[in-house]
Amino acid sequence: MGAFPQTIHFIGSNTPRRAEITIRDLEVEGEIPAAIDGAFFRAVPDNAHAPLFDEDIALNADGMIARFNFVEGAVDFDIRWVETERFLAEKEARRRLFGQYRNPFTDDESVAGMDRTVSNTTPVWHAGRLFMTKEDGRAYEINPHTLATLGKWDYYGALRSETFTAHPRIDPQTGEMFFFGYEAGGLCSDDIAYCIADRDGNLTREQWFKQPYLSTIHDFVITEKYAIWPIFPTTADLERIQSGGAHWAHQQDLESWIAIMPRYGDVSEMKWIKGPVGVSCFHEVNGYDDGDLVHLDLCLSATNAFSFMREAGGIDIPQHEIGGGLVRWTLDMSKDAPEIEERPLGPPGDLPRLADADQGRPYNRAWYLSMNPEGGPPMPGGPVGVNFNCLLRIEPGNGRLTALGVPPGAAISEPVHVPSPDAQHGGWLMSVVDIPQGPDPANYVSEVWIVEADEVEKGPIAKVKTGLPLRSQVHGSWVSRERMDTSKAHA
Ligand code: V55
Ligand code: FE
Repeated sequence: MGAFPQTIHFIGSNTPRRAEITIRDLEVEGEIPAAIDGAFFRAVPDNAHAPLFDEDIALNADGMIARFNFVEGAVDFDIRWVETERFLAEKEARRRLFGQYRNPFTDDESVAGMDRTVSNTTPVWHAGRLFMTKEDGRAYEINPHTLATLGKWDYYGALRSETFTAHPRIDPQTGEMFFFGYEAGGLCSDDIAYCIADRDGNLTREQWFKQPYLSTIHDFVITEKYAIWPIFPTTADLERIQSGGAHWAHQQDLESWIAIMPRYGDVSEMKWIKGPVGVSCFHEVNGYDDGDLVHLDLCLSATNAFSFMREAGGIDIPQHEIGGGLVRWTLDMSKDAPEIEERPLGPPGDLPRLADADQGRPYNRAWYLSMNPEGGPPMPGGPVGVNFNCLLRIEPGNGRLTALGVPPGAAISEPVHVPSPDAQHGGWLMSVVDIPQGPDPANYVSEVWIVEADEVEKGPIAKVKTGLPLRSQVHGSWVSRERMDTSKAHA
């Protein structure tokens, strides 16, 4: 097999590891609370083969599904490829056949028309099924016990959308999953599909609407009353893609939008609200209703956080100079033409995490990752090419902020929240921390840190040691034993 390029997409914690692994009984330092019983699933892009193009990016890497399984204080680790149609075709050929990120015109002729999705972004649990998702295609179902790929999921043939977001939202009370797909009608279609699956996992609603321009819509928000799509000006262009260019280019001079409708309503009720020019956001934290007001908390940046999306738009701003912050956008829905009122909530950062029970409800705690400038030079790797080195806990209502630091040069990935059976206790967070082992950025060891969710500043109460350098995660999810036991797939 050929060599990997030495760009930010293939060094540090993006170094291709390519190994399916099973380890029983990882080394544990400290004591894992007995109430932590379940599985921490992680979506890990990795490269089964060297790319066709040197400009290949981490978002284009093959999906792997990893699991830390917590049983009575012991932890087992497994990681497997997601066996997508694309993965299996390349496995058979023993080489890469698919070209650039979201550009089918750069593929080997032998795979023309084949599904290109790599299922590398978020593990999603709903109604007894585990899915791996990527926003450019449908979800793949995974057996949560064996990590075997079971196939593409289309709700028993009912789903029309060709795409499925990596960020569905599950209502904690109704158990419904609200989700969407953009480019729902195929490559560069301006259709968005808005869907609801009930608590039993049946598709109960699918409606399509059009977006104002062809943007990447990575995440959305539900409240008890509304479904909300913030839309930011990073756009696709079919002619550019046909000539072998980038799928996405950020447009610094274009306005953003909010699309908002009653969550059980009809898309004809959609209201469109103009937002600030040139801004970007990949992840919203949460939203909730407050009388006629709707609050929407998001990780906002002044331009796109991905260098390749900025460069394609002719924007020359280095990574460390991108301004932004955690902000609250408030809309007064009693008005005919609501406007966005913005106020700051916290420092810049991304990869927010919420307790599942707070989804779409008034809330006063969230966690996200940020960059501590005193934490030494950041470890290269992760989707944008530079890792975060600190975890923040924020109380949006009063601005109270606490932080968990990591050793100098270490990286921290998105946490999961593990609820506690004790209603007085705020639960735990778990996060993979990569700790450098010398000057070579590919040389580090990965550990799972467990912290008290409401006392992150006290540091880890336990560390689970893999002894290995694991490839960067995108998103993760916690699935309790109780839920694992309701799985429709068997061990
Ligand atoms: C993101 C991640 C993706 C992707 C598009 O975090 C956006 C944002 C891991 O894949 O394809
Ligand atoms: Fe995401």
